[in-house]
Amino acid sequence: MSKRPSFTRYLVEQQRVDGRIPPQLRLLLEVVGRACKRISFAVNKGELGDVMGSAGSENVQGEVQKKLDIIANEVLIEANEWGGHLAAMASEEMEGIYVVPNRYPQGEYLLMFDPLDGSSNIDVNVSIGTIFSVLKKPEGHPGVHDEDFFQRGAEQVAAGYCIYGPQTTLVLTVGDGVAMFTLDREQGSFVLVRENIRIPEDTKEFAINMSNMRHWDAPIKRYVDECLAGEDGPRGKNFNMRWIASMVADVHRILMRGGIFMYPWDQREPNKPGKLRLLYEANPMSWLIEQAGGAATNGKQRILDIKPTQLHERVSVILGSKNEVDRVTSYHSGI
Ligand code: P6P
Repeated sequence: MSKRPSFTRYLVEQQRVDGRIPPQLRLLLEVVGRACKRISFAVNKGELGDVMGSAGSENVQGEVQKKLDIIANEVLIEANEWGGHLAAMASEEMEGIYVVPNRYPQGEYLLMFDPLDGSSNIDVNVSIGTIFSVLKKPEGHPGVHDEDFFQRGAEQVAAGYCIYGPQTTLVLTVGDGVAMFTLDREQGSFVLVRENIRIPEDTKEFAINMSNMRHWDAPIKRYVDECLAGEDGPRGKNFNMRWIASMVADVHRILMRGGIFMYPWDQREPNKPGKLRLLYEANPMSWLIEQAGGAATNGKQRILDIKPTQLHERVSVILGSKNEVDRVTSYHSGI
């Protein structure tokens, strides 16, 4: 493989190598890559493109939709509906599933996405991103139903994100490690910059929204208090804290240098297991983290083992450097 193959060439060569990427999945991933490129160009226009600010509507989550949330969602739908590789899509921005119209050939894959994660950062020029997850449509029945999406994260066949920051970088796993591709705007394509990413098992950097401290459950409070106690405390070392309020940016940092990210259950909305969505945020990010040697749990079990029961189901998320995630998880079982 040439030193820095394009995303397309990388996928073709991976397809040839071990068949892990069947032709239809390769086509799907190429289309997702092109859609992310288009979203990147829209994001990068900022004020110049009349894409900033609120769209004056709310999504199914009750969150204010930004203009770019809607643009990104439309780009992903339009790019993927006609190619013949998909049966249906699900998005954070849409209440129900989007079944590929009969006028197009029906494919064997299901695509889920958060079209623009971290969109509260758009108007202040802080990194945001697109998160995507791919499942195979269960066989044996005609049509597509919500329940077809309710597969454990361990069943994903591809997962990744595209971060729109100082660089536009697409990060992907198909189950054989994690690879990163940066958009070369002169060439107009994503180019391989890193593969076989590994996360250090230990870290001195934690990411959590500290303003919610008074609402946390005891195990999270214990873990963060011990980090804050520093070298004089039970951990015997000082910690640093980061919180970008953009999961894609926080996860990207962890893939690049280690760390632990937590968005746990808290008592502000006790009936919700957490803020982040299982199908198109936690599952793809958890698979990427595990493929890079990290761990991801909800405090009690491996996130990828959770059986979904709702399209927009939420989950508590603790992911990153394995030894830190194991420690937080052990505190939840009273160790
Ligand atoms: P908070 C963005 O809205 C998001 O879904 C994630 O990207 C991010 O990690 C989290 O919410 C930030 O939440 O409560 O700190 O604004």
